[in-house]
Amino acid sequence: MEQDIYDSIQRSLSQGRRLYWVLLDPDDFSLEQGAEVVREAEACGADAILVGGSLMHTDHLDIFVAALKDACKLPIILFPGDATQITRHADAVLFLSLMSGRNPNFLIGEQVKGAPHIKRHNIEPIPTAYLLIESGTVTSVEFMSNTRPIPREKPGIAALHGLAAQYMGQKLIYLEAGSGAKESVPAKMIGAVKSQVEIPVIVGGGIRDAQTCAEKLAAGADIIVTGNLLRLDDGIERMKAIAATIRSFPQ
Ligand code: 1GP
Repeated sequence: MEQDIYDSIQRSLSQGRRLYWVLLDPDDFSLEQGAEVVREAEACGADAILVGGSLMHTDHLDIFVAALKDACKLPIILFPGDATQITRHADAVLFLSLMSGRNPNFLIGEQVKGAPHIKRHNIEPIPTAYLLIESGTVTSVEFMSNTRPIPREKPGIAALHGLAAQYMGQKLIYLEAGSGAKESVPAKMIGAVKSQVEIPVIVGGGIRDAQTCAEKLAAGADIIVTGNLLRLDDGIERMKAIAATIRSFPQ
C-alpha cells in the first residue's frame, strides 16, 4: 500500500516545517470557484487541499475534485463525512475514525463501506483519529454524527484519546472544533495531546485569522486546516495571511 503523501507530511514536519491544508466543501463552490481558490491556495504556499463535509448534498463531487486536480499541483485529500464521499480523482483520503465519540457507525461502519472504493481506485488511505472538541455551539459534525464532543476544559481527556489512538495504529490525530466553530481548539488541549503522542496533530475549526493560527502553532499544532473563512468577503486575504504565518513559523 502506497503512503507517498503520508511520507511527504512526515518529511516536511521532520524538517521543521508546519503545514497548511485548505478545506473546500463542494456544496459551497462551483467548479470555477473551486479551481480559483486552489490556484490561490497553491500560490500562497498551502500544502494540500482537503475536500469534504459533514453533510454533502451536491452531486458534483467527482467532477469537482477532477477540476481541482486540473487547476493545481497540490495533493487533493478527501475528508469524508461518510462513505459516499469517495472519488477516484483524489490522491489520498483521511481514513477517519471518530474516536471521541461512541457511535459505532463512525468508528467502523462507514469505514467498512468506504474501504472497497478506496482500494479499487488506489487512493492512499491515511488512518486518522478524529477527535471532536466542544466549541461553544452544536456544530454540523456533532449533530450529524450523533456524538458528544470532548469538553474543552478537559485537555487530559483529549490527551488520553490521542494516546489510545496512537496505540491503535492511527497515523494522524485531528483535533476538530467543527467547521465555523465559535471557539477553536484551546492551546492547552493541543499542548496536552502533543505531550502524549509522537504522531502529527492536525488542528481545525474556527481558525479565521493569522493570530489564532499562530497560537495553535505555538501550542504545537503540526498542520492547520481552514475552510469556512473562504465564505468571508476577504477570505482569500485571510488565507494568504494564515499561509504566511505558517510558512514563517517559527519566527
Ligand atoms: C472543519 O476543521 C475544519 O472540519 C475547518 O474548520 O471551516 O471553521 O475553518 P473551519
